[in-house]
Amino acid sequence: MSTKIYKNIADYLVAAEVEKREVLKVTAELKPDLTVEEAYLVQQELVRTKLEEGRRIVGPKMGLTSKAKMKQMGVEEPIYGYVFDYMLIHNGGKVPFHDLIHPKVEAEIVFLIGEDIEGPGITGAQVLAKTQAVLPALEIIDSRYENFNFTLPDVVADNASTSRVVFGTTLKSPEQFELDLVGATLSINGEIKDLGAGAAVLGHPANAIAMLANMLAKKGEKIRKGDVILSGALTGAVMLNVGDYVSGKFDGLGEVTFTVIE
Ligand code: 0L1
Ligand code: MG
Repeated sequence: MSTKIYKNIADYLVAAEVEKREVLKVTAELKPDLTVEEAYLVQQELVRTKLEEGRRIVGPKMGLTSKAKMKQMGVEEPIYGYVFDYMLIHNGGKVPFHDLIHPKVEAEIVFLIGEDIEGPGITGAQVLAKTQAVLPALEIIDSRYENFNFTLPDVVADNASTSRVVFGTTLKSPEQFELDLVGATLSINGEIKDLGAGAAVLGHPANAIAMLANMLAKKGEKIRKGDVILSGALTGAVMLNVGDYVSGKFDGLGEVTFTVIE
């Protein structure tokens, strides 16, 4: 398949994001036999398009890191995508619903990387040794596909549903924590909608970052000093509505909040 076809699929997904409308999954219409490997080539085209538009990468992110989500998708391996600068909302800020399609929110632990991490063979312990700080975050995912209906290659091509991120403001050394034991609650309008612990992320969130380094190594890439990386959800993803006040409280790491406005 030529690069032109990957680019066409990437354009289809970028247009859906920019025009804030749902589209049929790629495997339903454009390319029913899209493989995961090809989907990463589509994602690469999507990333290239955004970089050409002047967007900046904040860092890669891991998705589908919980056993529950992997089982739901029938997959053995998590996926990755990229967070861009235009996706950032400040802690306590406002998220305009009209900018999005059908957003959901999930609570995650973020790694600020202090030294390059190059796979293969990276372990969670090696990741922790090269992590400058950890912080809490709320990730807003917003699949561009109708009713979040997609296969694994579809969601990889769609940049792992990445849409917005609210980072916490307090940075902590990873040595201060057993990150697998860190608990988090996700509340909307004062009601706890879901909760979880770091162990939900591949046993320990650092394992997700190690897996990312090993996946990137397959295409000759590495995690870079300064990358700010979402390691995957501690909680399920909860649907958002206009007027929602969303709060993620992380044991020892602090609170992250935002409000959904029209
Ligand atoms: O960050 C994530 O885990 C998103 C993965 C994509 C799956 C979804 O959109 O539900
Ligand atoms: Mg996520």
